[in-house]
Amino acid sequence: MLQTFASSISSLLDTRADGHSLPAGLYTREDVFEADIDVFFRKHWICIGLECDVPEPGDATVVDIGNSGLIILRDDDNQVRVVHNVCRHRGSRILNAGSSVISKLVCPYHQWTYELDGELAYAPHMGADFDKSCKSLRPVNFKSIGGLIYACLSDNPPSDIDRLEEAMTERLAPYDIRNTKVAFQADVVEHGNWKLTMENNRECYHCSANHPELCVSFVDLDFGFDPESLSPEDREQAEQHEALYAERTKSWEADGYPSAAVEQLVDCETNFRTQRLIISGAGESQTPDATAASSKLLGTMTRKDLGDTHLWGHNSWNHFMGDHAVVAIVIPLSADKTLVRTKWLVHKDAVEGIDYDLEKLTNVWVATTDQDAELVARSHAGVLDPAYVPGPYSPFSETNLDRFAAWYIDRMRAHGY
Ligand code: 3BY
Ligand code: FES
Ligand code: FE
Repeated sequence: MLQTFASSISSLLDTRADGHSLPAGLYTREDVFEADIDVFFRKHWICIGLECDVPEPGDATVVDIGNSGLIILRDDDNQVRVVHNVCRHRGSRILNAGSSVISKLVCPYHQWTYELDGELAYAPHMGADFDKSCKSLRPVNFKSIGGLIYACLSDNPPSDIDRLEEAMTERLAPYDIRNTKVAFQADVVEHGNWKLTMENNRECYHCSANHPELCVSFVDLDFGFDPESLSPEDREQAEQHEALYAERTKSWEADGYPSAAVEQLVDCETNFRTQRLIISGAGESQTPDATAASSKLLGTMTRKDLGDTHLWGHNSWNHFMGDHAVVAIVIPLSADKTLVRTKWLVHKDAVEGIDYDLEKLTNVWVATTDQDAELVARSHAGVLDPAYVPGPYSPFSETNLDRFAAWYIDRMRAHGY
């Protein structure tokens, strides 16, 4: 039963104070969850998977977003397609959850049978005059950006995904993500609202106390600091950090690898940020000792010292390194449950045990993802407590949370809330 609330979503949005976390109801209410699915997971572009999820013709995988069931598949002409998992007869789901290998899409209910391009091939008992041509599976609007599949369930998709496409097509080219394979996938259900999951990923304020494995290789970005408010030691460290970023960015760019930040975080429809990040220690990869986990580098990469090309969207975060990539996709399941689907990608010809060691490849992000799930659950439990009042974001380490919250409110308003 849908809960009823004394205040409207619109008046709840009004109560959000700049620089502060969101009012509790925006994280916890059922009606807000339904609105979030509609606004952020149907009317905006979302990352749903990868071309390499379906490497061969006949490979198919199901992704559920709210009530929408989507099938990512590869047809007989090697084209990736995304169609709704809804039979054109009486609407039954066609494929079960998970991945399958198929020669045709056969609805289990009355055996309507579709070709892999979605065309209806066979519909028994419908009579000689039945026109099958207008009963193809309904296609989903999608774009493959360097092998990452973005879908939009609206008939009017935001056009400013162009900037993401422009930036990432060039940045991802050397990694050739289309020709990778999923070496490992972990589905973790976080016991928290999807916005707490996203907030948690947009800051590394929590990293030193919570992510010992990640901290070996991860150098936090300083998105801006106020030198006046820092102690002389902290100021010196922050300045050194900025200088290091400036120097590496310049040298990578001089070698032809775009590295400077490109972002669309406020006053936009499509929310993203990309930057080539420094990897610390051995400097090669996000592994326990920061050396590469796979000896077969991705795509045309010949160097291991090109850092970590990161990309965030409002439902994903990604790290592309010389030897492997980590792609995380966030799918809300309910107001208090969020699926974080993480995939570790290696070169498609890399062989486990010869070219890479699976434990070394996955160690850092398996640990980090579990630690983050614990933090998000703690956060959600605290936000549910009547004692919760929105708290202040750090003006140094949490500026991107404030921008995310502002974007969230702005997009809700744009959709009539
Ligand atoms: O995935 C990221 O982008 C990192 C990891 C930890 C926090 N976040 C900034
Ligand atoms: Fe699919 Fe009848 S609902 S064949
Ligand atoms: Fe974290």
